[in-house]
Amino acid sequence: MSHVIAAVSTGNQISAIGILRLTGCGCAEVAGKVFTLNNGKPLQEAPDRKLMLGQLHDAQGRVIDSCLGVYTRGPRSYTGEDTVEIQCHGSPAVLAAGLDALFQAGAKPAKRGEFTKRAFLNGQLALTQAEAVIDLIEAETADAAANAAGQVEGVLQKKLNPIYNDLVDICSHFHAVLDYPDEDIEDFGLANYTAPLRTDAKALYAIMQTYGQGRILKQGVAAAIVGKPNVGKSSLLNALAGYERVIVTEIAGTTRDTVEEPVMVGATRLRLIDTAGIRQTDDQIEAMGVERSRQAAENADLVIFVCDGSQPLSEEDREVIDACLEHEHAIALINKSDLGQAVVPSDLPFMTVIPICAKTGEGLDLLADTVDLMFAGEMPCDGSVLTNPRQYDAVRRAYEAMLSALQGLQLGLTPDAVLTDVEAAMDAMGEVTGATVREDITARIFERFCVGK
Ligand SMILES: Nc1nc2c(ncn2[C@@H]2O[C@H](COP(=O)(O)OP(=O)(O)O)[C@@H](O)[C@H]2O)c(=O)[nH]1
Ligand SMILES: [Mg+2]
Repeated sequence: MSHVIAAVSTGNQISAIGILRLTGCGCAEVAGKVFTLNNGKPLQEAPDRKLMLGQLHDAQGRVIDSCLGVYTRGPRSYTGEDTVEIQCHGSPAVLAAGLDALFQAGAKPAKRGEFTKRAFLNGQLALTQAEAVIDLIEAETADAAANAAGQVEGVLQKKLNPIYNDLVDICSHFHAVLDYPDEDIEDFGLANYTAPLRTDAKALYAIMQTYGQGRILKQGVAAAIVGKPNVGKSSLLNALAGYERVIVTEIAGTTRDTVEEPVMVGATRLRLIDTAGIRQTDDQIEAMGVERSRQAAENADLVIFVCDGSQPLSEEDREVIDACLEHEHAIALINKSDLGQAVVPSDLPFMTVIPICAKTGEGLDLLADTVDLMFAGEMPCDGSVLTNPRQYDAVRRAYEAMLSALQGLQLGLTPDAVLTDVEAAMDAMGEVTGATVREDITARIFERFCVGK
């Protein structure tokens, strides 16, 4: 039996309505001490899931607000436990007074994410679904929200469940064979392990493949602006951001750290990363910046190479170009088009080369079109895309363990050797869904939520 917790579930801002929420065994009795129904009946006798008019008052009986309250009996509630929600007028003062009255009536303050944590612990939500709740709340685009909503509904979970169940089946069979070698256990040949493992590994691989898209969906396209110092990288970031985000000077090496700025370029959300110029340097601080920019380019979804079109390409430019060419998505920009043309597009070995002027904004619309062609649209946003790094990491470990198990089967290793891998895969899958996840990890997940969710 879990104790009654209460919180304000709406933001701390003036709004039309604000909601006080309680959950736990006996929450209607607790709420009923300070919220009395206009029909004179006790709150715990209110019909299930029906909005009832009543008055919220403090311990001294002073009226705080006229409100609507709804009593939802578990397990058919968000948390799986009895739940009461009281809709007040959305004044932070009213809500604070109401919450205080509920505490005096016996409710305990809810911790961050405690409502959703209870939903998870009570089996209302798998961990993937609970994690999607916070993604839904924090979604910055309609697509990201749509995918998170699908995940809350369990679209991803439905793909993961059969894989987990297969692994449990295989493990239990292995155990039966190993623990009771003399018993007449139905013959379970090699193919009976190999076939489902292969199918499941394939399905898992397909899910892993969606993570690249998923990361972009959630965080935007990580776009590193690279080039030697003074070509106009920071000016480009400022032009795209629409304000002076980064200091621009004519002194080479001004940007010494990496700067990140979310911007919409066309219909695509970019996380623009301005790097210190890539070049050989003796200056220690700048050298750190240079290393950081190499890494930023390596980890980016898109590399935007910038050169100064008013000067011929130098050896430094060519070194940066070499680093960019290995990248799947790279765009070259010839900047300072207002100063004359010492560089033409055919000088640069990129699929896309666009002359721009960061100073006037000329050419940036063409850049936006190109970025849209590369990244916008085409992404399923139905909840089937893996967006969570924790889940991705566990899925990857499960996949690797399954491959290892398959290899073991092929090499004819002993069942217990193969079993170790299958169990590792099962544990990793259990971490994704929450079936076998460690308490400290769940605690960390729910700490990311706000109080009242
Ligand atoms: N004429 C002209 N100057 C530019 C343009 N873009 C940047 N600059 C100048 O080039 C210098 C270096 O710019 P900055 O953005 O700091 O380059 P970064 O070192 O690559 O970040 C500054 O003096 C800018 O004003 C441009 O399109 N045209
Ligand atoms: Mg700069």
